Amino acid sequence: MADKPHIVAGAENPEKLTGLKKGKIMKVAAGVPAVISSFEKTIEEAGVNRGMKALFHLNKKGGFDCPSCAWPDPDDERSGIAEYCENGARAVAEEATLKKLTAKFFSQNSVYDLGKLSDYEIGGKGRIAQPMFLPAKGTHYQPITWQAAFTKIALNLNALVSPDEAVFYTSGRTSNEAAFLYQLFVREFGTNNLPDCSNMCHESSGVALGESLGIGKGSVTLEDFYKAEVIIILGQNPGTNHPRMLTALQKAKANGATIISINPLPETGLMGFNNPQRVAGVLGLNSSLTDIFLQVKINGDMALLKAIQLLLLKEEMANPGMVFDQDFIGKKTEGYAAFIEHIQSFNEEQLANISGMPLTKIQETVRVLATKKRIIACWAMGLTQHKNAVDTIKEVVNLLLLKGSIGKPGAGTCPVRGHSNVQGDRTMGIFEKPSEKLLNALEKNFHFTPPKKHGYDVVQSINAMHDGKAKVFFAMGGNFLSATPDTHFTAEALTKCKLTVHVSTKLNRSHLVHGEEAIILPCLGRSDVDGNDEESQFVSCENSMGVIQLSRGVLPPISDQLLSEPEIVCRLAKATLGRRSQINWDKYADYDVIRADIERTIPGFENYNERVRLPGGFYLPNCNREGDFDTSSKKAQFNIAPMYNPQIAEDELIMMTIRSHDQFNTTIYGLNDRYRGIYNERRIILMNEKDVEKRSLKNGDLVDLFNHFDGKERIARKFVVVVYPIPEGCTATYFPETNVLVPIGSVAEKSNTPTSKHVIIKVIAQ
Ligand SMILES: Nc1nc2c(c(=O)[nH]1)N[C@H]1C(S)=C(S)[C@@H](COP(=O)(O)OP(=O)(O)OC[C@H]3O[C@@H](n4cnc5c(=O)[nH]c(N)nc54)[C@H](O)[C@@H]3O)O[C@H]1N2
Ligand SMILES: Nc1nc2c(c(=O)[nH]1)N[C@H]1C(S)=C(S)[C@@H](COP(=O)(O)OP(=O)(O)OC[C@H]3O[C@@H](n4cnc5c(=O)[nH]c(N)nc54)[C@H](O)[C@@H]3O)O[C@H]1N2
Ligand SMILES: [Mo]
Repeated sequence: MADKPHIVAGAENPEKLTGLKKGKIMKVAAGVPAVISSFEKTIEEAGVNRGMKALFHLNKKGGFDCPSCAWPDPDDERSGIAEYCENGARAVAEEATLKKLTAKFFSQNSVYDLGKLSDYEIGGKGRIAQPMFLPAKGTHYQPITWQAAFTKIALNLNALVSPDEAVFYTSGRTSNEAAFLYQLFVREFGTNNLPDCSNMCHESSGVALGESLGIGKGSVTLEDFYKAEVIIILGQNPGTNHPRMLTALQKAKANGATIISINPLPETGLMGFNNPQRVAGVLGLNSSLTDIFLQVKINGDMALLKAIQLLLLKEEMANPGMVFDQDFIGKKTEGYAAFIEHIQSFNEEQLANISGMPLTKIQETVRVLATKKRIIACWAMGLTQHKNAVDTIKEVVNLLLLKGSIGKPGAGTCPVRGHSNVQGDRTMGIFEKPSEKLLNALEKNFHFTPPKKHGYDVVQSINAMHDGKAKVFFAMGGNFLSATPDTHFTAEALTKCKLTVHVSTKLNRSHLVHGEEAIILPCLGRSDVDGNDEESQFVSCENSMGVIQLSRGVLPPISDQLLSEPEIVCRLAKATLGRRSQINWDKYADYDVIRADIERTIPGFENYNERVRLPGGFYLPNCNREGDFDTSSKKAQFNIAPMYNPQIAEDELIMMTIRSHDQFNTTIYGLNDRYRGIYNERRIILMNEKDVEKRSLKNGDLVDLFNHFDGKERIARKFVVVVYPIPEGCTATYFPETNVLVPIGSVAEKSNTPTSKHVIIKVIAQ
C-alpha cells in the first residue's frame, strides 16, 4: 500500500506548483479557438484517421453518444460534421487515445510511484489494456486472467457475513443495458448498496422535484427552449460544462427569449457565445447571451428567489390576475395560501441584502418576469451542493408554479445533468433506495426476492467502510477517491477494505489508494466497437431531457483483452451466484435480450428494441410535460422553507469547488481555464479584491487553506491568490484538489449530497 504522504499526492501539500500565467477573462466562449483546440487534442491522442472517425460519428444519429455531458442532441437538424463541442471532443480524445497500459507498464511503475504523480499526469498515461491484480502487501499491479479475477471477486463476496458488507458504486457513463444488469446482479446477490455519482450531483434535484412535482426529472424538451420567453440559469457554467447548451440559448434568444443568469461568477459562456458549428460563428459573429446578470453571493439564491416572489406578489396584488397564473394555481397546485402568507413575512431589503444583490437589480428582474408566462429554469451544481439545496430547488419550483410555467410549451424545469447517462442509470434502478414498484417487478420477472432494506449512498458507504461495516468495494466506472469529499477520510475508508475492484477505461487515483487486495477490470468505452465489425452491438443512454438513444462505438479497441460492461456484469454474476442464480446470464450476450427484460420491468420502455433503432430515439413519458403531477394528491406542491443564512466568523470565507475548463470531473485534460483567464496552474483561489487586501495579501501570493468542522482541522497547502470579480466573502477553487477540505459530515438535508459549493475556510499566507 502506498504510504500516506502520497495517498492524495499533491492534494494537500504539492512539491511544486506548475506556474500560474494570467490572461484576461474572456468575453465570448467557443468560436475558432475552441474548434482548433478540440481537433488538435483528438488528433494528438488518436492519430488522424482514428480521431476524425471518432469525431465524425460523435452524437450523429446511429453514431455514439458523447461520453461528456448529458445535454440532448437536437431532434431534427444536426450539424454537418457532427454535433459536438470542444469539451466533448476532448472527452473522446481521452478515450480514443492510442497510449495503452500493459503488464509491462505496471511492472515498471510501482503503485507508490504512480501515487506521486498528479491527476493530470496519471490521466495522461493511457487506456488500461488488460486486467490487473494487486496482491496483499504487493508493490506492483500484476496481470491476471479475466476468469481468475472473477473467481477472486466472487470468493471475497461470498465470504462476507452479509451481502450488505459489499458496496457497488456506479459513475454515470454506464449504459442502460449495463446498469440494468448490474443492479439485477447486486440485488440478487442481496443488497441495495448501490451508491452512484448522482448522490454527489443532482440528488437534491431529484428529491426536490419528486416531492413537489411528482417526478424527479426535468420537464422541458429542447424544443421548449425555442418557445420560451424567459430562461433563468442558476448555478451552472454551460460554456465549459454543457457547451452545446449555448447553441440552444442562442436560438432561444434569436426567438426573443430574455436570459437571466444567477451566478457568483460572470461565467464567459453565459455572457457571450460564438457558435463554432455555424459559418457565421467561425467567422466571428458573437452573440451576447445574458440580458440580466444577478451576481449573487454563494448560496444567496434562496433569498434572491424569495425577494423576486415577494415583489411579484406585490405586483399581483396591485393588478390581480395579471402577474400570477391563478387558473393554474387553483386547478393544479396545493399550498398557495400558506405560501403567500409565508412570503409576506419577509422584507425585500433584508432578502436583497442576504442574496448579495442590490434591490434595484431584483426589481429590474421582476419587471421582466411580471408579464411573462413561458419561463424555463435551468440549474446545476451551484444549487444542488448546499445544505439547503432541496429547499432552494423547491423555491425555483415555487416561482414556476406562481407563473403557471410547468407543463406547457416553452416552460418548465431543467436540471441540467452531468454525466452522459447518469439519468438513465437511475431509471434502470441504480439507487440505494429502490421503489416498491421496482422491487416487485424484479421479483415477478426474475423469481428472486430482492432485499427491501435501503442501502448506502455515497457518504454512508464511505462511513461504512471507515467503520469496518463494508469490506468489498466494487466500482462500475468513476474515480471514487477523488470525486468524494474529505479525501483523507475516504482514503482511510478504502484502505480498510479487504478488496477494491474498479471497472475502468483509464488509470486514476482510485486504483492507487486501495484495499488489502485490488483489481482493475478494463472495459470498452463509448467510442469502442463492441463485437465484430459487421455485427457490432450497441447500447443506449438517456439524456437530460428523457430521450433514449442508441450509441454504437466505431473505433477498434486498443486491446483485445477489453470486455464490455454488460459482459463483465454477466461473468461476475455467474462466478458469484453460480447455481444460486435464477437468471440465465448467458442469454444477455445479445443486448436485445437485455432490452427486452428492461421493457418488461421498467415503465416507459414499450417496444424498446424497435423504438431505440428509430433515428433520434424516443422520449420517456413525463407526467409534468403533460401538465400532471404524480404526488399523493396529484397536485403540485408549494413549499415553505425557512430562510437559511448561516453566519461565518470575521476571518472566514466561503469556498465553492468548481470545474476548470480543462477537466471532466477528476480527469484533468490540461492546466488551463481559458475563459477565466487562468493558465498553467490549478492550485489557485479566486478571491475578491477586498478580501485579499483585508488579509494584507496581493495577487500571486501563496496561501494555505484551512477548514474546521466537527472538531477536525483540514488543510490544503500552497494555493496562488487570484484577484477576481467574485462577491466579497466568497472564494472559488478547483475540484478535486480541494476535496480534502470538504467535510464528510457536511451534507445537504434530505439528499445527503456533500456541500461542495459551501466550504467554510480560512485563508492564511504561507
Ligand atoms: N467539460 C466538462 N463538462 C462537464 C463536466 C466537467 O467536469 N467538464 N462535468 C459534468 C458533470 S458530472 C456535471 S454535474 C456538470 C456540472 O456542471 P456545473 O454545475 O456547471 O459545474 P461546476 O463547475 O460545478 O459549476 C457550478 C457553477 O455554479 C456556480 N455556483 C457555485 N455556487 C453557487 C451558488 O451558491 N449559487 C449560484 N447561483 N451559483 C453558484 C459556479 O460559479 C459555477 O458557475 O457538468 C458536466 N459536464
Ligand atoms: N468538491 C467537489 N466534488 C465533487 C463535485 C464538485 O463539484 N465539487 N462534483 C461531483 C459530481 S457532480 C460528480 S458527477 C462526481 C463524479 O464522480 P465520478 O463519476 O466517480 O468521477 P469521474 O471523474 O467522472 O470518473 C472518471 C473515471 O471514470 C472511468 N471511466 C470513464 N469512462 C468510462 C466508461 O465508459 N466505463 C467505465 N467503467 N469507466 C469509465 C475512468 O477510469 C475515469 O478515470 O464528482 C463529485 N465530486
Ligand atoms: Mo455530476
